[in-house]
Amino acid sequence: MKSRAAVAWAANQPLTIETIDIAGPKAGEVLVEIMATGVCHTDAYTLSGLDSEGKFPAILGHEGAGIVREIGAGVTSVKVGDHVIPLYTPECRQCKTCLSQRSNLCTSIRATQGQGLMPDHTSRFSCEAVGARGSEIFHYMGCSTFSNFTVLPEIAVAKVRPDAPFDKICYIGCGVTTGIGAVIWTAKVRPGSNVVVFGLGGIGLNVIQGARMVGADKIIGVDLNPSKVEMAKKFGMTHFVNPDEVGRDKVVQAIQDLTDGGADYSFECIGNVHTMRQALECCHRGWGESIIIGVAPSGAEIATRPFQLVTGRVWKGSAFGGARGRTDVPKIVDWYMDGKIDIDSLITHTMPLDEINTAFDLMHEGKSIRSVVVF
Ligand code: NAD
Ligand code: DAO
Ligand code: ZN
Repeated sequence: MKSRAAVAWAANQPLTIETIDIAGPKAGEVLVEIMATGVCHTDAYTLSGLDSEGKFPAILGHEGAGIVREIGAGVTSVKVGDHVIPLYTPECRQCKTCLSQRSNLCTSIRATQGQGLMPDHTSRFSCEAVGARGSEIFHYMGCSTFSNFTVLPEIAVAKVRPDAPFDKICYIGCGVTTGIGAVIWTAKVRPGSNVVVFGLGGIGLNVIQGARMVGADKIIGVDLNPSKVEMAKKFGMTHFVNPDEVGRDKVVQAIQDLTDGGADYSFECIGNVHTMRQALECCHRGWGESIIIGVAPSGAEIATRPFQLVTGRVWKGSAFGGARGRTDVPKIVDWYMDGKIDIDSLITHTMPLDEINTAFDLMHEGKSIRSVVVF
């Protein structure tokens, strides 16, 4: 069948809108009509050419929501017409990791997903119309939500309630779950804790609303951009530290002063190794835990004095908020529909597929929190 899609032909080139060919779902796979997709920093990172797993040409996009239109042989967990959110972190419920219940990093299709291919080592996407450029197009993060139709393994879709609006819940496919999940599932923040959030972008704001949801006491935001303060307060931030005001080398001290010795939990939502160090070192001696969410540039390394860990601080990371996609994503959709979390305020721009490059421009200019493309 045919589908309209935004194709990334090469690094650092604008996406172009093409009519592509899609092979139907094979055994264990589903064809999904994507109704809406967010545009995230990770898409921009891959498009920049810096992502070591990035392959071109590819159909990017990993933050979508849509409807199952066809199922392959043997598919049992979803049916035609079900509303779903694609999962770049699948949940097979059979691999060692899934069975361990200790991590959400399902390994069942990891190798082929990282190569831009489906589990049978082939792509479902091609584009004969531009034969001179070659016909095969790679998948991306197992999702490729910048296509109106995409094919996913059954284990990589979360079935969600049918009354939830696609143009909002698509954000649960990455940013919302990453932020809120890091609080609930990775850190397991206790009520009454003091929480520090480095970076008040689309991820940090979701950490803040997660911290408010679980009953944190102080929620301290750290950002160089004071225009982020208003939205962060709306989401639950109680205190703000601007490194340019307190001095970039005094951020740790400023946080220790605000928290009677250090944070119970900190979250790095920037992707900068210097702020990762500050996030660890602002934690309370003996028990403070720092969670790295931000993705640092390829090859970057973190540093601290080991004594920081000897004296009880804990350094952890979180991918997709530690969420087990098929189990946890439907719960987050319910929280949104029940008014427990706010997504609408974070979606600052909505546009048709033809204008997808504008979403990247707005992100680079720091003018959007999240842009959503509606098909
Ligand atoms: P964003 O650009 O919207 O937000 C980053 C914020 O950090 C901005 O407000 C910016 O002003 C601020 N900032 C930048 N440098 C700073 C500094 N030195 N000190 C203080 N503030 C600074 O980004 P986002 O969409 O919120 O994503 C944040 C990070 O999370 C990215 O690295 C992204 O790749 C990563 N991410 C991780 C996961 C995961 O599963 N771990 C999932 C999605 C995104
Ligand atoms: O299982 O080894 C693995 C990789 C899992 C991928 C998790 C990605 C999380 C961070 C990337 C940003 C997502 C938008
Ligand atoms: Zn698994």
